[in-house]
Amino acid sequence: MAELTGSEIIAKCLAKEGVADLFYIMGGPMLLAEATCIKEGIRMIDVRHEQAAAFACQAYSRLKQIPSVCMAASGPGVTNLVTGMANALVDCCPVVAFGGSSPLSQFGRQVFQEIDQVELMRGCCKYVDRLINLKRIPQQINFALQKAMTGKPGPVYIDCPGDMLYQKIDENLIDWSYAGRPLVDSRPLGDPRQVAALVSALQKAERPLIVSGSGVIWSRAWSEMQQFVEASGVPFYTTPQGRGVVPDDHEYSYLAMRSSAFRDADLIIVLGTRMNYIIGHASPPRFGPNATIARIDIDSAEIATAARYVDIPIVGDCKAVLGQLLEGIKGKITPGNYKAWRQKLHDGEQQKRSAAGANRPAEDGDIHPVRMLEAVRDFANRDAILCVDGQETLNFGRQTMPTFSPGHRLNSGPFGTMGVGLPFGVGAKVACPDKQVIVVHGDGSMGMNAMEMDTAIRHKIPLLIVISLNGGWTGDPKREKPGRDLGYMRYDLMCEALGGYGQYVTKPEDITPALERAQKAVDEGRVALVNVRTDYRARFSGASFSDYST
Ligand SMILES: Cc1ncc(C[n+]2csc(CCOP(=O)(O)OP(=O)(O)O)c2C)c(N)n1
Ligand SMILES: [Mg+2]
Repeated sequence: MAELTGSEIIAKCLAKEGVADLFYIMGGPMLLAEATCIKEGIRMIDVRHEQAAAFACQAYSRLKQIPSVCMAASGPGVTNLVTGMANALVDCCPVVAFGGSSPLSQFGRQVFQEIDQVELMRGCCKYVDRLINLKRIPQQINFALQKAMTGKPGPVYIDCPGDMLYQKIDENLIDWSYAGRPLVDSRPLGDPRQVAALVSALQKAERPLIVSGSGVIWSRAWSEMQQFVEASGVPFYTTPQGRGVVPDDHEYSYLAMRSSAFRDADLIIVLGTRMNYIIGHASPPRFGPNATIARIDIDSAEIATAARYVDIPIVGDCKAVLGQLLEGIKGKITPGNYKAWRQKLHDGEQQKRSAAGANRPAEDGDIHPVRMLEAVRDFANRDAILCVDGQETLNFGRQTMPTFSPGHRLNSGPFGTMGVGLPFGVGAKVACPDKQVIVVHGDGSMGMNAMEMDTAIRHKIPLLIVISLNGGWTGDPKREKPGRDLGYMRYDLMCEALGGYGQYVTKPEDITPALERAQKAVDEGRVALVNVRTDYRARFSGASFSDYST
């Protein structure tokens, strides 16, 4: 009769669930679980801050459209996970975290690192659970993965008390039948009546628009979306992280006309995205008060509680519903229907692009961030994965750098979290080792998880990191913000000190050659950082997401 500890059961279950990579920081009481994961052949990537483990997971999940797993030690290890899990919750991302905790048998006695981790995580997760019976571990782990992934995805936390991890049980008493039970792959179709209502709304509409989000990525519905856009001629916009589902340079994409298109549309199809502040709640003043709202979403509660009344609610999977719509519009809608609308957007786009906009670089000192971002844009492979973080860097980046592949744009996201960029890069490169991964960071946000350069270097995760070194947090033309200045951090030297390749750039003409040298180092398997000194005065002006900004 072989006996297994709770720790060993966890590791065996994760292997049976097909978990290939795991991000963690070692520590009690998780050591045996972590050691057994290594034995089970899982690639264990030890990071430098638990927050970064959860962020790396998020990027990994977004690129592979599967749940991802991280682990943390008890107490401060778990509290360090909090921002990562909160970010995943607000971004609807299936990150599954295991946290060690003090022994069940000792709860309440003020033992080592005791804090109510389950309650702490409840507000940051879609679902939380705690191991209390070894026989049930395979079930609890499979349920965690299912919960993370089904419906609207989200993070799950599993609390692992020390005595559960080290207790033993006869392995024949464990119900292994749950372990590796396939994740439900369900594609609910939309109610045919509502699908028909949308088709007839499309027949009446003159200026329809699609606003899509990450739901299209989770549902892997990008080719159906492209087919629908092309068959119907409906222009599309995506959320910042939903970019690339249809390439940004598609002929029915009019990026520079976003605000006017939103305002003028008479039918708005909200596709796989929440009606939150990112899209102005699909409400006035950004959208017209008389527009018809159609919405396709996997989560009926999302539709029912939308910030604006939804005229045509379609509960269903994006891929499945787009398939229904493609059938539904046959013989009824062609791109000819909206020719005038697209022409208007096209003309406006041309006009905007030829006029010098508010964000054009006017350089009379340090490099303008836009010039740096344009250099990165022109240098990046078409299918590069871009991880962008910082405030000006993020805002200018949204306007400057396009994305052409689904899931290949990772930003600070709807939670607006600084510090995600570098860990996202680590997770993205682990998920897609053959892709070029470029991390574009503000200098302040870079500092938050800068030690993940060490993670990338130790684990041979070759990343290209580009910093907009504007000497502090955000642009500050009048030098009036409290705690803004950081000085000009030599992150390039830091990268070299850790074993990577660094470049420091102060002149615009040196940016591209530095990127080329850095990419060569990346091609040799190294981590490379290009630190570009940019203008502290450069401040993005454009549509803002909230009433106040940093
Ligand atoms: C974790 C976290 N802390 C603080 C903030 C507030 N904040 C928003 S933008 C920003 C500045 C970002 O500066 P930097 O990374 O240097 O990018 P830049 O705007 O200078 O390009 C800060 C501190 C935040 N969003 N997230
Ligand atoms: Mg900065």
